[in-house]
Amino acid sequence: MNKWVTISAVGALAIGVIVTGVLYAQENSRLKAARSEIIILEGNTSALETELTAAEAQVSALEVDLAAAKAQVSTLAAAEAQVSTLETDLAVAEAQVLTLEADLAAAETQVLTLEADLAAYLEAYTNEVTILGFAYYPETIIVPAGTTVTWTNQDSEEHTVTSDGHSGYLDGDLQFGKSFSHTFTESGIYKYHCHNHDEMEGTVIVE
Ligand SMILES: [Cu+2]
Repeated sequence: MNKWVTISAVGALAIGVIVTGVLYAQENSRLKAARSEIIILEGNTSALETELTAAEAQVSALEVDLAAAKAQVSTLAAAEAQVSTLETDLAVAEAQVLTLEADLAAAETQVLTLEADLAAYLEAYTNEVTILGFAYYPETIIVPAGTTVTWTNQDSEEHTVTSDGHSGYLDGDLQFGKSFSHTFTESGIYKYHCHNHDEMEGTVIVE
């Protein structure tokens, strides 16, 4: 009896030890595998943290670039507004230049007309008439009453100073180099011509 009990107990104990050993070995193997996984996962985590840091740095750099680009856009918009304003100013100035050029041209034309009038007026204010090239110079003269007017023939041709209509007040036959004078005492317009050449005409205005 005791012998069988002892054998049974030892057997059971041996089985227990074997089972326990097997279980321990299995558990130990699982722990080793889990530790390996943890080490791998820790390595992955570290790599991901490094990538995350790099990505955050990139985001930060891109935000700086974006701010700079926005500032550039703002500056560009201001510059475009200035360009628009300057273009408007330029158009106004160009229109002013055109107006001023037209005004200047008109004024220059007026000056030329006035200069011509003045020259004709000054030329007319003389008491000396030259006969040259089948014409009286000046063709029209203006003198105050009481002025003696003298005609001098510079043509080789013979000319006359003959009054139109009012007979008698002018009558001079002039050969080359000769002069004829007449004193106008009363105001009026005195027209005359050359008796030899119908196209030669002159006027004395007595004021
Ligand atoms: Cu004549």
